[in-house]
This record gives sequence, C-alpha cells and structure tokens, in this order.
Amino acid sequence: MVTETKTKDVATNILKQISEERMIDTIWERYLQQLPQCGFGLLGLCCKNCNFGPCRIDPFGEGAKTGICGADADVISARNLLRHTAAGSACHSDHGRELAHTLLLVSEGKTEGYKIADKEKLYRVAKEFGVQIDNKPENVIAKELAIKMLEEFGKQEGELLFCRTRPPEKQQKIWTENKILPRGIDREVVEAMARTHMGVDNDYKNLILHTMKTALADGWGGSMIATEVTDILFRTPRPVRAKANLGVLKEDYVNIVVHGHVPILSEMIVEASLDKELVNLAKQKGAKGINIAGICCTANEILVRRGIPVAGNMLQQELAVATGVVEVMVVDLQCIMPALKELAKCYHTKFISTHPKGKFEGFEYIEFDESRGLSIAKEIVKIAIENFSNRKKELVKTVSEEQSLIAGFTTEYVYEMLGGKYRATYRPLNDAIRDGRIRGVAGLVGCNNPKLLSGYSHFIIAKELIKHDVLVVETGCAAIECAKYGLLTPEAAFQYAGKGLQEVCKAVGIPPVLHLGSCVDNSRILTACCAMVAEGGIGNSLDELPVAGAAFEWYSEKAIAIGWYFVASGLLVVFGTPFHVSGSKNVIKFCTEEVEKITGGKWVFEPDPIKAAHIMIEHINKKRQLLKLKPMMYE
Ligand code: MSK
Repeated sequence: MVTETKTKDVATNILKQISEERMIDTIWERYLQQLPQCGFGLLGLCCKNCNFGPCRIDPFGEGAKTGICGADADVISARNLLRHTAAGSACHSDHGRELAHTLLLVSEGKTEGYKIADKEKLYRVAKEFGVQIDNKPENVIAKELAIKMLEEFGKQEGELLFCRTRPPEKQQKIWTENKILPRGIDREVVEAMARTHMGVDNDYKNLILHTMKTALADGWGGSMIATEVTDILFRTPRPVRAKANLGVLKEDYVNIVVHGHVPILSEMIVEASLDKELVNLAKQKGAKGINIAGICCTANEILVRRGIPVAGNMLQQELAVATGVVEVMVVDLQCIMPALKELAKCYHTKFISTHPKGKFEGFEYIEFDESRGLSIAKEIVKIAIENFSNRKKELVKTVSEEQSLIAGFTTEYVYEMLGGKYRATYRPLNDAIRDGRIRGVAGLVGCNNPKLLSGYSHFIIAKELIKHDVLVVETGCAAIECAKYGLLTPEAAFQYAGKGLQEVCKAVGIPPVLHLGSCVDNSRILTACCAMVAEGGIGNSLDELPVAGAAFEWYSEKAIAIGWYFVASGLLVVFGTPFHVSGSKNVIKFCTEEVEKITGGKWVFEPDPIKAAHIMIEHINKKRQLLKLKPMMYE
C-alpha cells in the first residue's frame, strides 16, 4: 500500500494512518495508484464524443494532429472545456431548481417542517422579480416568486433577470456586445451539449464564448437563485460561532453526518435531532445526546445558519467514518465519493442516500420528500440512534482536533457590520480600501485536492494575503480548511494580518477571513462586488475593483464553472492546476491573455501557493494604481 502523506492537518493524518493500518485505502492511496495520470487526458487532447473515436492528438511527436473527423487540438480541448463547464453549471443550477421547487411547495402548503424564514428577503427578491406584493398574502407572493424563478431555467428568449438587475452596466454591456448574456439556464447548458457534438461548433474561440455564457447562467442564475431561496426558506445567515474538524465527532453521542450540498434535507435532519423524544431515546440507549455534523457544502449551509459543527471537507469524508463513531452518514447530492460504499463493509455506519438523482450501490435508500420532510428526517435520526449500540468498539478512534470559528457573513451583513444597523452601508469598506488600510478583497473558494497540499494551500494563500492587508472571503471546502487552521477567528487578525487589515478587524470585531457559505454562495461574492461598485470610489465596474479570486485546489467541474463566471464578470482567477486544455496553445492563450481584452478578467495557472497569492496581490495593486487610490497606509 502506498503511504505518502500530503496534508498537514493532524486529525487527517491520524485517521489516514488508522485507515492504512486497517488496510483501507483512502483518496490519497487511490490518487497515487493512478500515477502517472493519462497525459492526453491532462492536456485535454482526447476526444470520445463520437464513435469515430476515441481519438487523441499527439502534441509533441509525429503522431496524429487531428482526430478522425479532423478536429484539431484547439477544437478538442475547447469542446472538452465547454462540456466540463456545462456539467458544473448544471450541477449548481439543478441545486437552485430544487430550492425554487421547495419554495413553490411551501407556498402551496405541501410540505412538512418548512416555512418562510426570511420574509424581508422574500419581499425584496419578489419585488426584484416584478411580483406585485401589495396586500397579497405571503404564500401568494412566495408562489409567484417561485414560479418566476423556475421560469428562469426554461426561458427561451430574453435574458436572465439577475443579469439585468444586479451587475454594473459595463458588465451587462460587455455580455450583450459579445452575445454571452445568458437567456435561460437550461437553454445554455443544452446548447453547450449541442455545440460540442461532432460537426457543430468548430471554432475554439466561439466555443469558449459559449463556455462563459453557460458559466454566467450558473453564477448569475442557478447559483444565485439557490442562495436567495435558501436564505428565504432557512433565513439569511448572521455571524455564528461553531467548531470545525474531525474532533467534533464525539464518542459519547449518537453521531449523524450530513453530506452533500442541498440543504433541504440537512435542515430537516437538524430539526429532527432537536426532537425531545428522539433525544430521550438516544439517552436511553446510553448516549449523551444526538450530535449532527456536516461534510462539504451541506455542512456549510447548516453551519452558517445554525452553527452546526463541521466534521470536515471533501477529503475528510472517509476519515469521518474511520473514527468508528458515525452511526449514520446521510447524503443528498454532489461530492459524495463512491468509495464510501467500501467503508460500509468494515464499519457499523449506515450510509443512507436520499435523492432519486443520487443513488449509491451499497447504501440504504430512503427517498426524501418535502411533503413528509420532518417525518423522514426523524426516521433517519431514529435509525442512527438504533445503530449506536452496534458500534465496533475495537474500531473506535476519535480525535481531539476541533477549532473554533465564526461563520455566517453575507453581502447583506457587510452593510451592517461596517456601517452599523442604522447607517447600513459599504462606505467604510470602500473607504478602508481607498485609504490604503485594506489593499483589496480576495475570494478563496473551491475544493481540496490530493494533487496539491490536500487543502493546506488554502491556508498558505490566505495567510499570505491577509499579511498583505487583503481581506479574504471564502466559501466551500476552502473555508472549512482555513477554519481548521484558525483563520476564521478575530484573533487570527492579530497573529497573521497586516497592520491596516488588523485595525479594521479590531474596530469591527471580525476575522480577517470571512466565511460566506457554500459553493452556490459564491454568488454572494458577486453581489458583494456589485455593492462595492454601487457604493462608489473604488471602481465603476467589476473589472475595475481591486479584487481577485482563486479556487487553487479545484477538483470539481463546478469549480470550472465558478472560475469562468468570475472571469466573464471581469475578475482574475487563479487555479493551482490548469483545467484540461494545456494541449492547445491557442486555448491556453485565449484563457490567460486574450479573454482579458473582452471581459477584463482572465485565468492564471500557478502551482505554488505563495506565488499564487502574490499574483493576486500584484493584480490588486495594478487595479489600485489604475484607480489612483492612495498608497498603502503602512508601507
Ligand atoms: S463541496 S465542489 S469539494 S468546494 Fe461544495 Fe467542496 Fe468543491 Fe465539493
């Protein structure tokens, strides 16, 4: 068995080691078993879109320079890129559709356990969608809004509403002129699949333009709808204290791990875990109570709204089970590794899938249905309680590592946080940037990947950025990783931040790294940028802002879509490893250089986390110079 360790996280290493001793492979071993990975795949030079193939291009030698149909490296890699982006956009956007559909069911009284939790947001978003709200009952407003949101998916003509109501005029103009302003969310994804069929779109630049259109349909469409409806149904987050890392799994409790992305299930599981009868039942079985913990983005959803502890990020899903104290791992959709089914053979943990779109061989299947949401959640909690006594004592190995954090920052909360409840405004943030206390803002998002430092690079980059007075906002597994290293605490400002950023954090009482939520909540970064532009003084459009982003350890196609909607919105995005197009010099040149002339944004691929941080800092400095902002206060 291969045993190389590529993570600095103590809890991860302990449980990785335990898994090795038990002869159970985890993602790190499976990664090493794959080496060397297929060069054609890495370069994006293989095509299996049709049965002339599979074809591959030889980028260096005397081999074929086109596939059997004649597609060259540019066309093949651009087609692959568009398909990846379409899959990523589809994944997030389908998540958004699930939420909009639940809102519809709630408005019709067809659910159990759900309600409208944020009325203010319901009214605000409904007005934005043109719903007349005068004297109408709340459920009617919610129904009209849900229907209008669902129509965004199937729209055939026109434009996505949020693309017209939220971004600065310049971005809208760029998208219109370049014909990349998305119409309907589903329409762009379907068109992406059609264009990449053999013999349709054979112009790599045209394919990449549609890549941006498809990604914009995610960022300003499906993901944004997901965020807004989640806030309406489960309330808009506010700062909340919590804990992260595998130490949150407690030996003396019934532990239920929720994993996936869509909070429709996890919210009900949390609700069910508070049921007195079930808590008493857990106690009767010898446990102190019921402990819910999350993995991946469904963890982030219940963390930012309820302060539920996070057991870990994507790479820690197997290790959570390796503690031997997880009674149930209940999953919905996305980022759930098929490898989990192997663990079902060794541990007492019951794995439960819940969604018809996401079934797993070897898992128990309990179909979730909003009309019986709370009842089904209670049923699952009860299964966990009953399973408590089945623990295999010899396999119990809990760890003590758990780190305090503050999460739950939002676009809306920044108004209050910096401006005060009665003078809610972005003015202090913009002034701090203009006056050189804060250099700019960086978004660190996305996954963890054993190819890089298994999450640790997020910490390195964030530390370097805050040291140089860059305020960091985070989502997804990047946020979970930085939480584990203590960056999501106000104290981190004193330990790591530059003097200017430290002053701001001290004055407001915030961490230098702000947790904004799940992967779909990258839409909050977009809206926060829009709020900065609207406040004025640090740029009139998104591409002028001193802002940059990274999804350094990306693994998912969703991260490609996220990166593209930021690039198409005018921002610089850094990936630690390129998406699979490097076999085409033209495609790489377009993504890393030429696209900047169109949208103002561009890609950078840089495997060194410190260099990546400095690329972002230099980009922010360049934007500051163009805006003629004051020099940094303490340099
Ligand atoms: S969960 S997409 S590993 S961030 Fe959103 Fe984490 Fe990436 Fe899944």
